[in-house]
Amino acid sequence: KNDYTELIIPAGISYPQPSLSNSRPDIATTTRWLAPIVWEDSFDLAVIDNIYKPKNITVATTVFAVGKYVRFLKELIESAEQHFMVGYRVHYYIFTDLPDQVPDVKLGEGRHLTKIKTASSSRWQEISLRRMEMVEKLIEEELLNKADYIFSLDVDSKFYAHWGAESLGDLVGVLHAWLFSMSRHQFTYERRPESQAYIPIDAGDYYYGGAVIGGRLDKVLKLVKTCRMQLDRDRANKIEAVWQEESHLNKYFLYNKPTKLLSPEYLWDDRKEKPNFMKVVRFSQVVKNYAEIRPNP
Ligand code: UD2
Repeated sequence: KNDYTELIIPAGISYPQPSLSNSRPDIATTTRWLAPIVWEDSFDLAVIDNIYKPKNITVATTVFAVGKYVRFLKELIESAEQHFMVGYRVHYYIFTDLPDQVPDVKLGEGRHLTKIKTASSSRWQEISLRRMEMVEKLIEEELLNKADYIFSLDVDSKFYAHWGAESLGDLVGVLHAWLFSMSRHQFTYERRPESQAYIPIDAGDYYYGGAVIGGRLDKVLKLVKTCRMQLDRDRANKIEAVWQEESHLNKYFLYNKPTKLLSPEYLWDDRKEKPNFMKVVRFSQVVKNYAEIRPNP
C-alpha cells in the first residue's frame, strides 16, 4: 500500500509530510533574500538531525567572562549542557582573566572546555570590542581543522529550552529582542558617517544582537576579520561606534547577508514580557546590575 502521508528515509526515521501552507502564518519565516528565520514550529527537528548527526560535526562555542562576569559562567554552561546542541560535539572556549574562577561543570560525552587566559580591562567597552579580534585569532590559530561551526555567545545569559542543529548555517545572526519589531529608522545603528559602522537612515534590514554570532568557520572568520579591521580604523580615527562591535556586526550583515536568522527565541531578555507569537524562550539575557558588575560606568 502506498502511504504518502509518511516518508520513511534510510536511517529509519519517520516524519509527517511537509505541508504546502506556511506552518507559522502569524510571523515571517523567511527574509527577502530567502534566508530562513527560525521560529518554533517552522522546522522539523527529526529531519534536521538526520542531516547533521551523520556528519559528526563539532561546534566551537566562545564565551568571554572578564572580571566580575565570571559569575555568570556556571548557569550558562550548566544550562547549555541541558539544552545547547545536545547530542553534538561541543567545545567551549572560555576567554577569561580569572581562569581559577571558572566553575567545574560536569560536561556530557563529547563535550569539552578550554580556558584561554586574557588580559583584564578597566573599560567594559574594551572587553566587548576585543571579542572580534580574539575570535579571529582562535579560528586562525586553533580551530580550522578542529571544528565545523562556531557560536560566539554573551556570558550573562542562560538557556531555558532546546537550541539545536536547526540553528546551524553558513552565516547566522539573531534578531534583537528589544528592536526586532521596530522600523529601520529607529534601529540603534551607528549614524555618524565618520565611523566604519555607519548605516544611512534609509538602509538596513533588521537589528541583529551582538550576543550571538554563528556559522561555518570560514564565514565567521571573514566576519570577525572584517569587523576587527573596521574597529581598528575607528580606533585610529578616535571614534567608537555607539554599540561597539554590535554596530559593526550590523554593518557587516547589511552588506553580507546572513544565510540564516534566529528569531528572538534565541536571544530573549529576562526583563521582557513574551508576546503571543513567541512560543518558547530558548536563550535569554539574565537580569544584571550594570553599575555593580561593570568595571566602569
Ligand atoms: C549588548 C549586546 C552585547 C554587546 C554589547 C555592546 C545583546 C543582547 N547584547 O549587551 O553582545 O554587543 O551590547 O558592547 O545583543 N564582558 C565581560 N566583562 C565585562 C564586560 C563585558 O566579560 O566587564 C563580556 C561578556 O561576555 C558580556 C559581553 O562582553 O556578555 C557583552 O557585554 P555586556 O553584556 O555588558 O553588554 P550589553 O548587556 O550592553
